Amino acid sequence: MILSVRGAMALVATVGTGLACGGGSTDSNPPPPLQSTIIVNASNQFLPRTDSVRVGGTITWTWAANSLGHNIISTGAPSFTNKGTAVTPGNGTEGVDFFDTPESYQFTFASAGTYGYYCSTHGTPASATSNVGMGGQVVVLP
Ligand SMILES: [Cu+2]
Repeated sequence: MILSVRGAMALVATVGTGLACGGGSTDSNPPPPLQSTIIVNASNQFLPRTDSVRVGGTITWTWAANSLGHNIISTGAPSFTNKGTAVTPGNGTEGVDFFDTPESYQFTFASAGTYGYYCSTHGTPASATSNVGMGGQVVVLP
């Protein structure tokens, strides 16, 4: 027990010293940004496939030129608000269930977590975490 307390105090002292002498950030992994853009491209891809923002950060999905018929469907747990509905290919209404260029979508993520999503006309829920089909992940870090 005594050793444990000493260990904890030593750790606090080390951290405190590090902060006092820092004089600037030496972190080689800076925090992710509060804003980022994912391109919905003409080759049925979300790029980058995995993107990160801080809690409270906003992702903007932007449809590239000649990009057609895509939506953004959350796979859930945690979930975010869909852009369009999960229609099967060849079904649904353009501008309601899926969207052509020019289009964009913004969502602000208030909670940390890994949010999977896919396009229902070019992917499946499995596309969020595989490299098969049109999908991706937003990693929201504290
Ligand atoms: Cu698509």
